[in-house]
Amino acid sequence: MSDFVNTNLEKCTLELFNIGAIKFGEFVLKSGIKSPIYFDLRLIISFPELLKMVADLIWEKMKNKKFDHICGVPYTALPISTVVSVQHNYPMIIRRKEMKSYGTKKLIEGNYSAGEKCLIVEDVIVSGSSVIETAQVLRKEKLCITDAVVFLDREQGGLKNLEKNGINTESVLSIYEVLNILVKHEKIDADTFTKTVAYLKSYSEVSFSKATRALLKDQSRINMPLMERAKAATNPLAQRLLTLMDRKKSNLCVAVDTQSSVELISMAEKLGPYICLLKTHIDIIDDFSKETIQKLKELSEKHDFLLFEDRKFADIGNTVKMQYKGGVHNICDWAHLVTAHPVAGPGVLQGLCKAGLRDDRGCVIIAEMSSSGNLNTPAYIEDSIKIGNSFGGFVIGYVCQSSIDVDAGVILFTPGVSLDASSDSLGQQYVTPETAVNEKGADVVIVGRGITGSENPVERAEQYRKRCYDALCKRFES
Ligand code: 5BU
Repeated sequence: MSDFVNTNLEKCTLELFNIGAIKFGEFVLKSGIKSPIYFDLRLIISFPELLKMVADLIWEKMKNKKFDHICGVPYTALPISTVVSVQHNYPMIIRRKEMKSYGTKKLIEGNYSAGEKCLIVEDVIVSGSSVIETAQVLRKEKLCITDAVVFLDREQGGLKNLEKNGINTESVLSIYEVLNILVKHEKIDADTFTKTVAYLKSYSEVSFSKATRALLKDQSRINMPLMERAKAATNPLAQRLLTLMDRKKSNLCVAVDTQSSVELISMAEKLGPYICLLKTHIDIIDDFSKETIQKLKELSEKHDFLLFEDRKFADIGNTVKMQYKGGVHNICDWAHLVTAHPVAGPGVLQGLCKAGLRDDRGCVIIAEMSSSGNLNTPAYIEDSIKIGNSFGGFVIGYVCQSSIDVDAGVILFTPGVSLDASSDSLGQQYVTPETAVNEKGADVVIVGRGITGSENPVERAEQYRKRCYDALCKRFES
């Protein structure tokens, strides 16, 4: 901590207490929970020196971060961010709490462009609801929100809640530091201190308000841009795939279902530039050799796509482990991703995890097949997600046909997509890229014969890539 921060934290806390911005008694917070301590930083606008001190301390936390704009959460943080903006020459934007009923009807005031980074400033954080509400409005405008700085953290779960939603939040002061300073200077007695600490311990994990949770469900995975989802992802391979999709502007996975190695390699070479994933069924290859794999690996690096073996593991853990690592195909050695049916229970995942202990190996759980008459009931899908959640370090997402409820860092894959047909003669059912992405909530679209069976696979791949990615981008705007 710099000398500036060290000396001013104590001074600032005492000043806030003296002007009545830190109060002890019985209060009800915005979330409805009771509290024996309350911070009312609205008061500081009447004390310009104190306002400047708060702004300076906030600036110390912000100054090493990269951002294009500052946005204070209305209303208390508005004057604080204005002071920071003026002193350090960073443009500000304002999020309106109420939409204007006349004129532009804008929700955000100020000059900004899509893709720019905005840092959020807040005075006090409890659950983080107010920060996320502001972040979601800004995200809707395609601003990138990855950081927030708050003056006071009440240590009631807010930082963790925001982190889960892709916002890394730092605070100037913790409520415990405030209490210690006040006791040290005999502003509060030991009894008040103990009671307040006991309260904080029993309310240390306040979740987002009901209204905020409803807002997030509606917006998080579906409407969050890929890079923000990459940040929200806890799984390193999910982060890598989401980043790759953003970099290549492709959410297209091509399924190359051929029995010839030469054909497989030739498709990988031709289609590589358009795809984020190449999906294989390695056991259908007639002339399989180690060279096939070597070439696939080289092309995956050359064209920046990941290898996805659709093996559909489904046995007991011990067998799956050997099927994954070993045998002639030795899948674990080369496939970044594999599919698994969770029908046999968590053992499948345990077996895979045991063999694939690397950051660049992961699994996609098949929650719901695309074929007609499949046995995937809603209860089965729900249970699949439960198993997937408990293996979050290894499971990066799900194959499904509907927008199932998963965190923003989890990826949904949808096969059964074609522009040419509505079904095949063996049970496959098709929809268009737009239906897959917008109605079924797909992040990655899997297309096989629609591309590989066409006269000009390259032209067709670019057509699918564009339609799938455009549909995905449209979701960020809605
Ligand atoms: P198509 O040619 O686009 O029908 O190929 C679809 C691919 O996706 C094919 O490799 C299937 O094995 C794979 N697939 C599928 O079609 N449906 C599913 O539910 C799952 C995988 Br899981």
